[in-house]
Amino acid sequence: MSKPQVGIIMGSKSDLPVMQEAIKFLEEQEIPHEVSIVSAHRTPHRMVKYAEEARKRGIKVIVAGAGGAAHLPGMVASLTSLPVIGVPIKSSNSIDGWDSVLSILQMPGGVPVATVALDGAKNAGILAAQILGATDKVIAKKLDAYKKELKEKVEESAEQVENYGYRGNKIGFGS
Ligand code: RP5
Repeated sequence: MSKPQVGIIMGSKSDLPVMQEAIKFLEEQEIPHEVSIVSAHRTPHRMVKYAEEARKRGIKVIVAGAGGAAHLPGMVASLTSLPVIGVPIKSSNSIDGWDSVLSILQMPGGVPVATVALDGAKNAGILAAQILGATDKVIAKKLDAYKKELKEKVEESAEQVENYGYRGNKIGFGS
């Protein structure tokens, strides 16, 4: 794979099962990416180094996942002008997920973090690809194909439900 364009980081190895969805999407789309563990609270200096050096290494978007008092995405966003996508994670130290969501979502003016849904790492991967796709035609083409596939799956389901329903009755439009 060529030089990574997306940097995926998370506060702990325990976040990996959730963050795997972002990694998987980028792998499927053949978008070069790197993955690491960077903790805002346990390795603050590593976090500063990562955020400050990311652009120099060719990273164009950062996806950062964390749970509980989830300061990693916001702090990384405070240290770089690269776009940062935050993934709130319902971790073992999270009360109910809201702590992670609000820690990442409620950023002060001037320091945005594009926050996806709780455990929404797949959308973070897709959004990272879409940011790259704004200027990269090859990636844009792959994303168009992906979205077309989504549309076709819904149309297929609609057709099945309209024609057969779940009790075998015709229940759709015009029935
Ligand atoms: C956060 O604390 C991490 O991002 C993780 O979601 C959570 C729990 O970490 P571990 O105690 O499992 O390492 O900083």
